[in-house]
Amino acid sequence: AANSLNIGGIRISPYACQRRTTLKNYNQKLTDAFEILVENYEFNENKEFCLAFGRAASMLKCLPFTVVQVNDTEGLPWMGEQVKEITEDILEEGESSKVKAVLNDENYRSIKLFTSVFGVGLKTSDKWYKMGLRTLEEVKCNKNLTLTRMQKAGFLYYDDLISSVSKAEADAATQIVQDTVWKILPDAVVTLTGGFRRGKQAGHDVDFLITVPGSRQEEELLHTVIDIWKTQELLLYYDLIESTFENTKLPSRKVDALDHFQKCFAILKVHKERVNEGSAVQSKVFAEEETKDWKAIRVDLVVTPFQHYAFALLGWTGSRQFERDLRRYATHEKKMMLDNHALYDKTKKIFLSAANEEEIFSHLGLDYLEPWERNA
Ligand code: 8DG
Ligand code: MN
Ligand code: MN
Repeated sequence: AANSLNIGGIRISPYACQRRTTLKNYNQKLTDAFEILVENYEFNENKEFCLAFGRAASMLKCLPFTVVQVNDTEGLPWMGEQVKEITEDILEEGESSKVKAVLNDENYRSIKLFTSVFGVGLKTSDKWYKMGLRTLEEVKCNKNLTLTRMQKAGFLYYDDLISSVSKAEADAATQIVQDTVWKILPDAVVTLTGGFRRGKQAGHDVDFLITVPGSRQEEELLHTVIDIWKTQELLLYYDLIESTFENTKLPSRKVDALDHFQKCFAILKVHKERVNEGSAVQSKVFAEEETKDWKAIRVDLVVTPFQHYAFALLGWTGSRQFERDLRRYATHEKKMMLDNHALYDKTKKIFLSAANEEEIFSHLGLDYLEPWERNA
């Protein structure tokens, strides 16, 4: 791109969709620190600083070397004064007093704790904080609160859900999803998306995209899947959201807009015997009667009509920063509108169709990035 900068012979674009960002992060110390600030700015709804530190963290993740002095970031996009100050502190003192202050801040700690419960967002956390609540025990004991069905499930399965999902557990969940879906529609395509598709070894949930080549067959699928899981007692929680998508609608202008596909946010009961950790089989010698032999795992299922599959796949693979920059690039560099459903060319006034992700990159004039290169 025209506004790329040239650093040590490497051209680095201000758009994450023009940078190959693998999971190998040479600057994790810095990016972890920036991401704590991003989170805190998110809690305080400071959009501008949120973006600034988010973009800086993402930029550092793509570098093929460790930054050891502030000079190393000279000429890089998104390295503003604030970012440089904190980078300098960490490189020179080993830590940043600003980051440390956030980590010790009572508001940050409480909101971080409350939002760690499935179903609890910023608004609820803020309310609880303003009521003087500080711990999950205080929330649970408070008789004046009415929890949503989602939040009740969040507290009930808290310990399982807070521990991250391993790749082996994601594979076990994939087996369950595929078994059930293929029993109903053998032609259905079930794709693991989200962080695991980007090659991550752990995640906070497991994301799936389901489509059926041909037409219209997918509409009843999720209902049938849910019915089967209910009889198998595998569903600990679910929220089914029906599609609100219209084919004629232009792609959304909002970068973080949710999509309109039919989807199900669920908590699945995954039995440990289904999880193949690769290491020795867990000893059952000490297993007692009451030992829980399953783990609650968060699963997102999204169903798309076949002609929208590539767009949905691109949108649900992430990372969030990659998605943001992809849409920003489409809008500002190509006068196009991209979202999880479609790509619209505003100059030609037409929708550009795509059978796979490669075709979307190509429409946008971008070099193709593999899923594992989208860890921006
Ligand atoms: P993680 O689960 O390991 O924490 O990471 P992740 O897999 O990258 O994050 P995610 O929260 O599961 O989201 C996966 C991608 O899906 C992400 O790029 C954003 C995208 N996404 C949508 N719509 C929605 C939505 O309605 N909710 C969520 N949570 N993510 C969505 O396109
Ligand atoms: Mn995920
Ligand atoms: Mn998800």
